[in-house]
Amino acid sequence: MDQIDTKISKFLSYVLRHQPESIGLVLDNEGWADIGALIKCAAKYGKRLNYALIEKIVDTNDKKRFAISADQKRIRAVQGHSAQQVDIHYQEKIPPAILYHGTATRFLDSIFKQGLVAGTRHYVHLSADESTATKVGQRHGKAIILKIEAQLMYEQGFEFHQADNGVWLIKSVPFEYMSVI
Ligand code: HQG
Repeated sequence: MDQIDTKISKFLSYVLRHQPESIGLVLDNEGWADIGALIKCAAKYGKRLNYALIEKIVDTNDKKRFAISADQKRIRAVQGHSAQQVDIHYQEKIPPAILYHGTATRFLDSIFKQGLVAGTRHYVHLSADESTATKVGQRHGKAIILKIEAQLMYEQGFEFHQADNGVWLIKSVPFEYMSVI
C-alpha cells in the first residue's frame, strides 16, 4: 500500500469501526455501510473516494481489515469495532491450544489485576502467532507477549470467535489463564 492508500485505510477504519456519525454515515448492526452512501458522506468531508479505489484498498489491505458484501453494495470492517450500534454475530470457533496477546509492559500490573478487558473495543484481540502479537504490542510501547491458555478456557466454557482476517476475539481473559513469555 502506498501512503495515500494507508491514509484512506485509516479513514475507513475510523468511520467503519469507531465514528461513522462523524461523516453522517449509518452502519447496520452487522457493521455494513452502503458503499454509495460512504462515497457521498466522505465527499461532504473532503475525502474523494470512488468504488474502484475502495475495492483496491479492500483487496490490498495488509491486514484484510475490510470486506465487501456478496452483492458488492456494502462494505464493513471485519473486526476492531467500538461503535455501539455494531454487534457483529461472529460464529463460535474452537481455538488452538495457545493464543497470544501483544501488549505493552506499562499495562502489565493492571492486566494481572483485572485480566484482559476489551476497553473501548467490543472484544479482546488475540493472535495465533507471537510475531503478530509483538507488532500489536509495539503500537503501545515496549512490547510484551502474553501466552493465553485458549484450549483450557474453551473447555471451561469461554466463547471464542475468529474474524474473517484471522484475528481471534474473546470478551475477556481472566489473569489465571495467562502467563508472560
Ligand atoms: C490493553 C490493531 C490495562 C491491551 C491490532 C491493549 C489489533 C489493558 C490495550 C487490534 C487491560 C487496548 C487491537 C487491563 C487490556 N489493564 N490495559 N486490564 N486489558 N489492556 O488498540 O489488542 O491495525 O484497543 O493489552 O493489530 O492493542 O487497528 O487493542 O494494549 O489486531 O487493524 O489495552 O488493533 O489492528 O488497545 O489491538 P487496543 P489491541 P489494526
